[in-house]
Amino acid sequence: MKEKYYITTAIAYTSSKPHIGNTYEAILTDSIARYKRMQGYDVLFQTGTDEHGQKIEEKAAAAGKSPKEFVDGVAGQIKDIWNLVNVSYDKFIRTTDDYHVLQVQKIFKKLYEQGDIYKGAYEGWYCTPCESFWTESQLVDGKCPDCGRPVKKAQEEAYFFKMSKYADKLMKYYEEHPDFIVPVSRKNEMINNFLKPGLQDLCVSRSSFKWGIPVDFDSKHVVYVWLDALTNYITGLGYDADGNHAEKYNEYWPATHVIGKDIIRFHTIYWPIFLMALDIPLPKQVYGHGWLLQEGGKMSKSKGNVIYADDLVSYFGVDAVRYYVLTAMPADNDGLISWESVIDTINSDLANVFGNLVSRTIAMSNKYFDGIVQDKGAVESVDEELKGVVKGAVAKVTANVNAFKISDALAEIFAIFRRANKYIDETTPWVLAKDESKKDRLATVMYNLTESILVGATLLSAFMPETCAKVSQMLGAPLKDFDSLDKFGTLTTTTVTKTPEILFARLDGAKIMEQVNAMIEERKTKATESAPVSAEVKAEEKKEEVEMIDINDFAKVKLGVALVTACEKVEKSKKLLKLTVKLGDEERTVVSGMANAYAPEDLIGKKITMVTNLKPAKLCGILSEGMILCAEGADGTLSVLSPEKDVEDGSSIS
Ligand code: ME8
Repeated sequence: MKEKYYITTAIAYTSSKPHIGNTYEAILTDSIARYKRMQGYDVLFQTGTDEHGQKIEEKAAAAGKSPKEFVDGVAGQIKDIWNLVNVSYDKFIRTTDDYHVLQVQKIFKKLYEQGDIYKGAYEGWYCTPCESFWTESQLVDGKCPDCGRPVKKAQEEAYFFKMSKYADKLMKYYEEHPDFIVPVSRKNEMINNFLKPGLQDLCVSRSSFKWGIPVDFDSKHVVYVWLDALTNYITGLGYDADGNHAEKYNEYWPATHVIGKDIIRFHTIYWPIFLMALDIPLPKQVYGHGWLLQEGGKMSKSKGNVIYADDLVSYFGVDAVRYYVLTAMPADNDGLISWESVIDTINSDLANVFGNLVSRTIAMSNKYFDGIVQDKGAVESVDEELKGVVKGAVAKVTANVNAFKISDALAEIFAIFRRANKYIDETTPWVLAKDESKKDRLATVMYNLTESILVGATLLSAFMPETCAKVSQMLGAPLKDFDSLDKFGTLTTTTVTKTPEILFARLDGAKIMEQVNAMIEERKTKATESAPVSAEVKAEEKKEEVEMIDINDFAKVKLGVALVTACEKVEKSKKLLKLTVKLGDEERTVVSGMANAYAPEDLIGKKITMVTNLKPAKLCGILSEGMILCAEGADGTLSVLSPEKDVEDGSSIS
């Protein structure tokens, strides 16, 4: 019997049309699902939509629609885009589906009855875009620690889940399953930032808005959207809280989850803990991919520059877009995307390397052998390297797919095509064709090229299915069985098409960019007309362009209060002052560029603030052991920052 493999994407919020980042995840997961099917696994691939929560309720109201009408529309758009880019899901779940709603209610009740969920009161801060509650101490500068946006004060009677009860068990699970979280750096983040400091109980119900799954025994409350959303992975298979599971659930659970880096905490802490409480096996693996970021600043609707998959597809076709996003994302990092780089990638990899190889090979087979490809056994030593690259590819591609390193997997496949192009240059078929005695050798060369393309196209078919089906058709031979991919020469004979199609035409970048820029301009105008950009939105966008750091990044900077005990101008410098400062028992020298703003005597005796853990650096030959904090006014005026009340020097700042 075939081994089961259950793989899922995150379920996308139905708050707006999905951009290329969300679509990337669907394409990524689809490629893995297709690869596993090709390997012979019995795959179940689930994706879907996350349709409840305050944010969606607000969006629907703004659009003058009922929440259900609104989510029906967006869920339809999401499904259309997934279908457009050939996402081969077996199951599309919506959290408004009745079976899901029913099970979430049952699960909530079960957890309540067994004492994992209890009723309490919540006072804190709520970030609507993230649907997250925060305590005062978790806020950063009074803002949401995840996204940096403003939070609202919130107080409500609520149900809580006893997270801490399961923390040790989860830690043990991490230890016993070192591959549970990929990449492993994320695991350390979870341990150090959340598990070690101690898990707080999680608020799992809301009563301040209505658009959610009602708690059936206390209808004032709706179930917290993350508890609702995460359970999709089991309800979609037919999990039943009373134990009458559908066969699918028994067969396919546990899953491999593919999600973005921003929601790793939900999937590797909360979700496993909910599962432990339900006494269900934990997921096999959680892979947190990076984000696709737009070169030159954040995508925003009002700038008209949000990149959508359907726009890309209308210019470049489905498979070019799939290839592009998959190669744009490095394995353990974020990927940068732009219209210009899509064009470059298509021209360099798809037109020049892959398309060119296929079209040259087919054209030569037609020209020299009337389309018939057959190995005449005229082997030469130059063939060995090509065969080695082709035979070795499957192991490398599979290892990369298993490690979720998809751009590396694609590079291994393209190594076949690059090597084959080089083989054409080495063997110069057009020279062989001039010599009748080299006819067999020429036939073998054409065979080797055709066989190499077939192996490469088979491996590539998980990532670019339509193109590879076309290649197979043009070569007149089916794609290979997975088990034969590490062999060379399983093709017997074939006849290639007389009328090959150009797979990827070279693109005129300047011409396309003209059209794209016109489209962006038009959208920008439309967005401004339909919703004039408010000062608030502008401020929000501006802020979003600034790189956000989390509390741990900030915690690396040590700040302290210091007393200036001496100060003098630095000779040979117009700008620099040399200060001697006292930090409690410690004395330090700091060089600071404030000579235009302060005379030395103005600073002596002042309490100032400084970075105390900056690596010492020499300025004008003087070792500076810290940095003094100054505000800079719009006209460039500098003003040192001093504590508002008198505190002792050496005090820390946080
Ligand atoms: O988070 N690049 O939904 P979502 C790559 N409903 N991936 C990106 C991305 C980008 N620029 N932007 C978003 C949610 N994503 C929840 C999930 S699961 C039980 C609930 C990814 O629509 C993001 O990381 O905001 C997430 O994995 C997915 O797209 C859906 O994001």
